[in-house]
Amino acid sequence: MTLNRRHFLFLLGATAGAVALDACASGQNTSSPTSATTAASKGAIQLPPLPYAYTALEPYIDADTMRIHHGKHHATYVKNLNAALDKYPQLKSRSVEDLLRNVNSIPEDIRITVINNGGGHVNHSMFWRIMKQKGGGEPTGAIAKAIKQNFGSFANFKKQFNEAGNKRFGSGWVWLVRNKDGKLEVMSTANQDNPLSVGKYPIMGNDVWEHAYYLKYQNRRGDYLNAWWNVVNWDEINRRFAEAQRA
Ligand code: MN3
Repeated sequence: MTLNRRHFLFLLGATAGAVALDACASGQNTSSPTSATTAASKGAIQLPPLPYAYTALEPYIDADTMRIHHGKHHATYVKNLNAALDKYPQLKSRSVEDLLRNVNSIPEDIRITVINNGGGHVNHSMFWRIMKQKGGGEPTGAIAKAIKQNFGSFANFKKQFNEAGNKRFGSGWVWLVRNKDGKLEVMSTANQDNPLSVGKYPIMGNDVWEHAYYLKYQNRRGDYLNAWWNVVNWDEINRRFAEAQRA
C-alpha cells in the first residue's frame, strides 16, 4: 500500500486517526513519515525536550533522577493530559495555563485529571527551564531588587522558601509567586496544584515530590532544597518575573 500525503490526510479525516497512523506505520512505505507524525500529533501536547543533558545539573541533581523525572514522570503527565483532552477536543484550543486559571470551566469528569496532569505538565515545563548547568549564585536583575524589597534580603527569602518546602507534608511544590496586588509571596501547594488556580503567578518553583530527590538524597529533603540553589537559572526567572508583571 502506498499512501501519498493527501491520501493520508484524507484517511485521517475520514476515519479514526490512530487507526490510519497504525496502518501507515506498519506499512514501512509511506511517502512522508514526517507529515504523518505532524498530522497525527496535531492538537496533542508534546513533552518539551530537556534544554540540557541529563548530567548537566550534577552533582546537585543526578542524571538518573533527571532521566526518570523528565522521561517517565513528566512524560506520563503529558500522556494522561492528552487522553483527558481527547474526550473534549474543543478544550485543545485553550492553553493548559488557561484551563488551570479557570478550573471550574473544565468538564467535571476530567477536572481532577486536568488539574493533576495539566498541572504536572505546566509545573515541570517551568522547572526544567529555571535550572541550568553552572547556575545559582545571587539573584540578578529586576528579581534581585524585588526579592530585596519583599523579603528584606536574598538570605531571608531563601530561608522562607526552604522552610515552606520542608514543611509541605507529602508531595507538592514550593513557589515564589506574584499576587494580584503585585507583591511577591512564598507559598506551597499540594500534589501538582499550580498557583494560577488561586490567582497567583508562579515566578519560580521547586519540586518537593520524593521523585525529584529520593535517589540521591533519600529522606533528606532539606539537603536537596539547599543544594537546589546551585542550579537555579536567574535569567529565566527574570524572564518569568517580567511575564508575571504583564499578566
Ligand atoms: Mn516532579
